[in-house]
Amino acid sequence: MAEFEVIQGDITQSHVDAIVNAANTTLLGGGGVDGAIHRAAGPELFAACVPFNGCPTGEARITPGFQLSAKWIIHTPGPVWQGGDHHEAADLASCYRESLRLAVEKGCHTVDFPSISTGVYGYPLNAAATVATQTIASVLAQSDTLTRVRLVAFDPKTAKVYRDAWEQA
Ligand code: AR6
Repeated sequence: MAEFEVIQGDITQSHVDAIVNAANTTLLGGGGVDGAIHRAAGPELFAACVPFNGCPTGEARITPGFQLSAKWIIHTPGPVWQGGDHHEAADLASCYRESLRLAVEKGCHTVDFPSISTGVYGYPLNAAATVATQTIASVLAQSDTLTRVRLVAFDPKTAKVYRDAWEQA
């Protein structure tokens, strides 16, 4: 089975086949990791996202990586936390599943994720990590194409929570 790893760092620096962007439903950029990815990839990324006309929560769209080392960028709008009874967990699982499905469709072997929805969108970190690691584990168990999926945490606390969640996944 493909390996899963948690690292701490800046996902814009990843040398992988695809990085995932925690986008919003406009797909036209924003703050947080989305802003960092758009700045690092350059203005061609914005131009490539315009024709999508947005993307529903839990779905994903793919563009080239442009000025990034990553070959592809997969853009997925995570759920905004609204207390937990607005299908947030199903939507978050769908972000990870759909992103990996697109990655495999493009023949990607290595994929890096940020911690989707746990910044501006307010998803509680422990709960998000449980959903993310369980979903990634179930996809990896069925994939021959993927060789390594990583969660790139921006801070040590996030890294620890995802490492602990993976132990339980
Ligand atoms: N590399 C890795 N992780 C990062 C980086 C980076 N360069 N920068 C931030 N993070 P957020 P969300 C972490 O708010 O909650 C945007 O405006 C960050 O510390 O970026 O899904 C979009 O346009 C946190 O752990 O995404 C949407 O409107 C994690 O990435 C909205 O924010 C996610 O935080 C999406 O909110």
